[in-house]
Amino acid sequence: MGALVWGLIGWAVIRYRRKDGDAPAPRQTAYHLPLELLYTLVPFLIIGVLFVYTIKASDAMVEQEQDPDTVINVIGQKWSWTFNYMEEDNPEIGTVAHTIGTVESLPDLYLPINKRVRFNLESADVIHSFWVPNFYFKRDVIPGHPNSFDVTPNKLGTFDGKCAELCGEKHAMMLFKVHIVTEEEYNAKINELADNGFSGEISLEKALEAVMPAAASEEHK
Ligand SMILES: [Cu+2]
Repeated sequence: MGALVWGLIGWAVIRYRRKDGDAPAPRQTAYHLPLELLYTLVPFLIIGVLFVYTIKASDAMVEQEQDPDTVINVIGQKWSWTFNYMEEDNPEIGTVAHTIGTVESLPDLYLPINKRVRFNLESADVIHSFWVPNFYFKRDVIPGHPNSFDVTPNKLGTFDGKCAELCGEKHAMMLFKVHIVTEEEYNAKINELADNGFSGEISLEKALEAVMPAAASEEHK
């Protein structure tokens, strides 16, 4: 597009440059009604078609299942993530387990492959943004305004996750790893967490205290 526009400009500049006496006048097409209608209608048509496809695609992306297979409550806190695996109704696990990340120890997130996962996002302090680039999707994590989205991971492997909202001094440290594993590995991992003392759900307050003990107790005074 750039080459075309610059090319046409260059052509017009050279073709119609002023020569003493006999500058060729370009053909005038002002008030050419059919041409002007075309200029107006064609872009409208293009945008209209793209609009319909965009709405369809974005509706499909934010669609949420009535009954997801796995629910993970995510907390963003300065400057890491807490993952609560809400598996109390899963007969293979039967409890809630959690991981609290810190700047010193980046958290890992485990997800079972081909299962519908619901992410509930909450912030303990400022606006963060939960982003796994391989999901082609990110969503803001806003204090006082819970957000959620569903995703069905369909590829085994380990992927990067990060915060996509400049949230403060150590924003760049809000990294985590997403491990997409088989259902058996997932159940084993969550059971292991629960057995090692990481059972129960971490609340917003607890997440804050865990990462910033001094600051959190200061705020509570
Ligand atoms: Cu952040």
